[in-house]
Amino acid sequence: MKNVFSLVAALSLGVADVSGHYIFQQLTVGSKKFGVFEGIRQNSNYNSPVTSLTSNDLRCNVGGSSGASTVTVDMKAGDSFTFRSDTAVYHQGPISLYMSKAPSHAADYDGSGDWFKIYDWGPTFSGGQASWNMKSEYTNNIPKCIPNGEYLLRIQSLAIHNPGGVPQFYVSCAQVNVTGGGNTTPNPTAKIPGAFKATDPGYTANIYNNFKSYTVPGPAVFSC
Ligand SMILES: *[C@@H]1O[C@H](CO)[C@@H](O)[C@H](O)[C@H]1NC(C)=O
Ligand SMILES: [Cu+2]
Repeated sequence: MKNVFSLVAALSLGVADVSGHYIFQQLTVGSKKFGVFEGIRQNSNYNSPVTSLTSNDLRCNVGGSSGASTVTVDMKAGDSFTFRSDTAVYHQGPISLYMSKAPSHAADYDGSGDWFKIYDWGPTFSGGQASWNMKSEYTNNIPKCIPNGEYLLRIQSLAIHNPGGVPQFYVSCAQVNVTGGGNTTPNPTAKIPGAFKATDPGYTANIYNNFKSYTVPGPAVFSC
């Protein structure tokens, strides 16, 4: 009987593993580590991806259209931040960071405005091999020159490990209140959905076949 129970337990773990992937759920600002989903909008799809290019869920994940359930975190322009995932990213593909300024409060903002990109982790090519930066923590800095105010700060893992299949977007949005910024209006910007098209080379790439160069989808990275 014991073995039967072990088998059932193993099978159910296996099933959970197949449907489970990863979710960016914890934020650190400078040396301050927040709780799980503290300052990050909690999604309602466990750690599954968004796969529709036309869905508003591409912005802040399923269940992430409102920020009423969490706090907005204070940050200074230039501050370092880290997004941490429950499970290390294990699907190949680029990781990108985006921001979008809320008309007033980040907690009330649905992400329908303009998004700019602040960073891309693309592949590196060496000796005919591509390698992707797959880990559980991604660290970057808020651009120093952006205007003060409340923003959505978004991380996106675009999983393109299954050429010919449907790419997967693993996204989370933090709510941040930026002070000490500047006067530069970031550009270029894009809307989400809209920023990613089924014909994007970075979206349709076959990473296993003659894969020698890569352009990360979305607008060009803004820097001050
Ligand atoms: C954002 O920071 C400003 C300046 O410190 C402050 O007045 C405002 O209340 C903050 N907003 C939130 C949501 O904390
Ligand atoms: Cu997966």
